[in-house]
Order: sequence, then structure tokens, then C-alpha cells
Amino acid sequence: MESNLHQVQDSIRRIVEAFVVTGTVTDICPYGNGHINDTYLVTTSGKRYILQRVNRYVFKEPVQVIRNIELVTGYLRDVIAREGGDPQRETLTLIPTHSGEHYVVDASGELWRMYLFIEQTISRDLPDTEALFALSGEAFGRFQRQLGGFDASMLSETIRDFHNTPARYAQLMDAVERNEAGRLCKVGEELAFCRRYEREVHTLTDALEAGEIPLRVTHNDTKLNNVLLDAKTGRGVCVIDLDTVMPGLAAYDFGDSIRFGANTAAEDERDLNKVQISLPMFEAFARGYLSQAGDALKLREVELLPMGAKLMTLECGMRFLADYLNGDKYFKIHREGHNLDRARTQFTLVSRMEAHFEEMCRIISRV
Ligand code: ADP
Ligand code: GN1
Ligand code: MG
Repeated sequence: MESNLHQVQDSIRRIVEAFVVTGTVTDICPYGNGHINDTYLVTTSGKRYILQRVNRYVFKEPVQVIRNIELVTGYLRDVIAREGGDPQRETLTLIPTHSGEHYVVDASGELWRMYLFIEQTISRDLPDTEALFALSGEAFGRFQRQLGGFDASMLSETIRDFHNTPARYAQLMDAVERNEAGRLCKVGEELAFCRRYEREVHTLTDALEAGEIPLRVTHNDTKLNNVLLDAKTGRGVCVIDLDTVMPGLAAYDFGDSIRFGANTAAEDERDLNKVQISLPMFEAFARGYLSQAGDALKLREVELLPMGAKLMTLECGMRFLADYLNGDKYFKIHREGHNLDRARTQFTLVSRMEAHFEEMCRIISRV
């Protein structure tokens, strides 16, 4: 056993032992930059695995999260095999425990799961080249297309109103009302910004209610580090982080990718002058995404993609801001004021999108 293994608590080692892994464990270390779950890379003498503790504050019914993932990956495995792909590489593979489940609950009630580590891939935390972003668009578009025939009623809603933007607005106002962490005095400008969107936050939900756009099975968390790209070719290999696969709108998946990947700055950049919407990145992603998902989308869905980008960015900013007001309970933070910094970049990006909205719409109609 190597030194790292000695550092991890006995409890984590015991968790690993509950799963059916190949070989003996040689190393366990924290991995990745997700904001939600605790992720570890587990190395054995035979293979590598991803071990995750599912965040119970975020996912109130974690067993339902596992059930959804079993259903979705099971369905995708068949589609991928039919299309001549490699299911072990192109979708997540849950590792069973010795008792045949796909999760373990530890003594303190925490739920753990394990996946095969998908080798020879990279996951990016910052927007890269247009070519790579187009390939990630292709991967998310393919994911959408492959799930086209999946029965949405089989899935549990793992987080209620996850992308319901009016509900997110109401949650922010509730956080303002409660002012739990006493930080309200610090967010006057940001709140004033959000209040200007009180009506516009309804655009997508209204279109859904009016029957202009359909509910689909969507990923709902399409940020760049939730797709693994082939280390050699950059091709999108596997869409990961399936905890929020639920009924949703195409505009959610498209919009959330743009929010993260077409920002010229990092999600938590403090120098707001660096925050801009990159129209070439926007176009690259749109080309990739629509090349795979486009045929299945209705005209109105396509027209609403730029609105999806704007509202997903605003919504994410409102979520960061609400979490800041609530005392940083939801998103992992790595510094004081981290959620406020993140909220500010999102709102700045919304303003930049406003300034270029017509161009965004023109790009979509051209693509
Ligand atoms: P979170 O919900 O906290 O974002 P993720 O499921 O996205 O957690 O995992 C965090 C990171 O771990 C990912 O961004 C990716 O870099 C890496 N990762 C997750 N699953 C795998 C896997 N099966 N193979 C390789 N890397 C993975
Ligand atoms: C979270 O899990 P992760 O880090 O991929 C969040 C997303 C946000 C994103 C902001 C379940 O994504 O909704 O857009 O942070 N996931 C959940 O970076 O809330
Ligand atoms: Mg993630």
C-alpha cells in the first residue's frame, strides 16, 4: 500500500471494499473539480475507478438518483451498442457491490457509488479552443438524441424545479427575506439586477405551458467538465454527471453549456472586465450541438436557444447569490465570498449577452 492510502480514513477504505473491484486497492485520492459531490480516484492493481459520496443536502433522495442512473445508462448502453460504439467508454458504468446493489450507505447515512474510470480522456475546467468546444457540443447533442426515445415518466425528479427559472427567482427572494447569513447588505446591486428580470424569467416555462416547446429528457448540467473528451482526438467520448438527468428543455442543456464554455473568463473570475460572451465559441458549440440534436428539435425550440443561454446564466447567478445569502450550504466554496464572485460573473455575462443578443440569434438561424 502506498503512502496516500494511509492518509485516507479507514471509513473510505471500507466503503471501497463493499464494491466488486478488480485487484487490490493501491491508492485513493480526491479527484476533479465538481461543486457538488465528493469525488475520489481509486486505483487498484488492475483498474481505476471513480468513487463518489452523493451530496445529501443537494439530493434529498439519493437512492432515486442511483435508480435514474441505472435506467439511463442501461438505455444508453443498448443505443450505443446498436450504433456500433463502445458502451463501457461512451456511458458511465456503475460498479455493483457484493450484495448486488449499485450503492452503499455508510454508518452515518451517506450514500456512496462507484463508476469505472474512463481512461485516456480529459475533462476541461476552462473553455478551450473552438474546435474542442464544438466537439463537446456534439457530445451533448448526441446524448440528447440518443435519449430521444427514452420514456421520461420512468425518471424521478432528483431536484425539484431544478431549471424552473421563476421558481429559482422565488427561492432567491426567499433567501433575501430570511437573510440567514446576514449578508443582505452586501448584495444590493446584484439584487437590483435580478429584479429587472422578474418577468423575463418566465419566458421558457411560459413557452412550455403554451405547448410551443416540448418537454424532453435532458442532462441539465452540461458544463464543460461534465463531458470527457478523448485525450488524443478531443472527440466527446462520454457525458458524465448524470445526477440531474430529468425531463427538461433543450434550451436548458444548450444554455448551460454556453454559460460556462462561451464565457471568456472562469466562472468565478473576480476581474469582471475579463468576462465576455465569445461569439465564435457560441457558434462553435451551436454547430456541434445542432449537428446531433438539431433534426429532432422543433423550430421554436431552436429559436429559443439564445434565450436559454441568457436565462441559464441568470438562473445560475441567482442560485449562487441565494447560496451566498443562505451561508454557502449548496455549492462547495474555496474562498470567502466565492459564491458572490460566481454570481457577479454570471450577471456580467448576462449583460454581455444582452448586448450581443441579436447576433446570437442570427448565428443560430445561420447554423
Ligand atoms: P460533481 O457532481 O461534483 O460535479 P462529477 O460526477 O461531475 O461530480 O465528477 C467530478 C469530476 O470527476 C468530473 O468533472 C470528471 O473530471 C471526473 N469524473 C467523474 N466521473 C468520471 C469517470 N467515470 N471517469 C473519469 N473521470 C470522471
Ligand atoms: C453544479 O455538479 P457540477 O459542479 O457539475 C450544479 C450545476 C451548476 C454548476 C455551476 C446538481 O454542477 O447546476 O450549474 O454547479 N449541479 C447541481 O458550476 O446543482
Ligand atoms: Mg460535475
